[in-house]
Amino acid sequence: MIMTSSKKDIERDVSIRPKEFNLRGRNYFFSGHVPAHSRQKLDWLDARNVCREYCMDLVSMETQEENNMIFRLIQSQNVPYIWTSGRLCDFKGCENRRDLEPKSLYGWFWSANREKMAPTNQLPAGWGFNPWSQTGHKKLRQPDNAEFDINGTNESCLAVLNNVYEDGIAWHDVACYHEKPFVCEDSDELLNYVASTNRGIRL
Ligand SMILES: [Ca+2]
Repeated sequence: MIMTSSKKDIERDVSIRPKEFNLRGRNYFFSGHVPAHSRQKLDWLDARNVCREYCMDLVSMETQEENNMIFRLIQSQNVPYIWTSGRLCDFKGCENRRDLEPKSLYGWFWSANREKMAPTNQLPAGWGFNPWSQTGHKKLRQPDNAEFDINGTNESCLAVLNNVYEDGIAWHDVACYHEKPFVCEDSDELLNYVASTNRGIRL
């Protein structure tokens, strides 16, 4: 789409991307607060693609500060759950990566920037708590890949759930086909690409 649009189209599309709130220079929006998406619940990949049309991506919470911001949004707006860009590296290209084993501990990354997450059973560096829930469908700490036991589908995507298991707001591995609202965050990669190919563009 970007390749065939005129510069004016790109300028309009990208500069009017929803900017609901921001942190350290990056813009974010919650789909439920944007008229064009307010009723949308999408599977993980479709949600990601909506974000990318705005030169954004699903949100990645690399820091506790950023995570707190997302948790506050979920709490204050009573959001039941959202998709993030978190993904388990269990697809083609992830085989033969001994550094990712066992996957449930070492296999998670932020797909927006391909940054690896801390091992799921450890405090992420600089954090005061582990954001993964201590419980879930099987009453086990997350990630638990619980749906695999039910219908053979892996729980390969990271959702933040709001007290679904009486566990407060916490991270859960969830099967990617489930349809949820989502939070988008500016993508440095996509914005830099647009900037580098459209001199003088205002983003
Ligand atoms: Ca789970």
